[in-house]
Amino acid sequence: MVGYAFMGAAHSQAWRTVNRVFDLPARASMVAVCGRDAARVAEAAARLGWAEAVTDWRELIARDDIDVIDVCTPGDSHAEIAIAALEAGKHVLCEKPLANTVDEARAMVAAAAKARAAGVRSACGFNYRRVPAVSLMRNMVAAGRLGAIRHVRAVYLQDWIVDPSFPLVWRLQKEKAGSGALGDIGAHIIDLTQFVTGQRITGVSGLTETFIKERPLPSSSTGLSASATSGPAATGEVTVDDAALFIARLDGGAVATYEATRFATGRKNGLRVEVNGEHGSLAFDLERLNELEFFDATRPAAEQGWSRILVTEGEHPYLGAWWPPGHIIGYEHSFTHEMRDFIEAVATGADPTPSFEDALQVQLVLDAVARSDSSWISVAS
Ligand code: SOE
Repeated sequence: MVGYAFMGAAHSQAWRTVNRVFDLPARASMVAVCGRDAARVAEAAARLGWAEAVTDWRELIARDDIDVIDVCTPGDSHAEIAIAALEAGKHVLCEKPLANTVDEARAMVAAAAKARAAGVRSACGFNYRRVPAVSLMRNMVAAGRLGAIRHVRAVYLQDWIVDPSFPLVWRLQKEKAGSGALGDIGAHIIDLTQFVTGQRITGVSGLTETFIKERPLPSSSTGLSASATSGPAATGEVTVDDAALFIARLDGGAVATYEATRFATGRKNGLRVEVNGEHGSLAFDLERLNELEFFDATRPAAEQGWSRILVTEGEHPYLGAWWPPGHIIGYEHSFTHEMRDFIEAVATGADPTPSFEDALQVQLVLDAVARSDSSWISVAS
């Protein structure tokens, strides 16, 4: 695994747990974790359960006792690491979004296609697909329970940078993160809505906004050019979006609205998706991730109403391996399910999902929103 921050910790939990919960044809061994700071990555190895700590990822792809490279770094290194790993014959799991640009994503897809011909597998870490309620939502739409889909409505609301004194961390620097809320959390709702509906976004119109344009440099700030700093309290320019709003058309005829923001004060990790069809609707809320709301318009009118499906039955996706009905699961289980499916695919010679090609589609949507020159009609006061 390369990188050991939030996603590194979430992935480590999944690698530690997956073979102890699911009966799989192969076992994950946590051989080494890589990070630039030797002392800190050694501490992370001990804390997260990795046998070794290294400071050069190239060392990992040169080793023949390592089969998989798990990329958990900021987006500016995804392409370099993933492509080198694939060319070295390592299977690759790469965190979302796939890359910082469409060009990088296309190069990764080309490397993945070439590696696939040699039996080397790859996938992108859109973990929310693996929340059982989301998989159930997809299964119900695919089974036609809603009929033709008319509306898709998705928001992903956070508020961790509302305070102007929050420092200019890497997620707020375009050269490291590629974009702001759009690529970080907007990518999730783009992938999730395409996964749930089975439809692809064919066009968008949108806007982005950066509310706070200057922020204090992080105390240990490195890599920011001198020009980025100014004044007594060294500050730097925020070069990414704080919020992205866009509308879209999907290839199955649905119309969609998307909101991805880090300024929804009070919302901590507020991902919510609603799908409206001719025969009913489904709604998922990450803050109630064991539940799926269902409105069945085929019931007798007098009996119609929103029902709350508790997604903890043995026949629900993934749940059979966990606890008896009603004993709910959490955010981290989505990563364990992601590793379950990845291991099973690699071990059986199948392609894990979502593929780099699926992730490129998300990257194309991100790029389209960022370039969107939404035909803005000003309203005269
Ligand atoms: C920060 O916005 C973040 O950690 C995202 O990067 C993750 O993908 C999301 O699942 C939680 O929030």
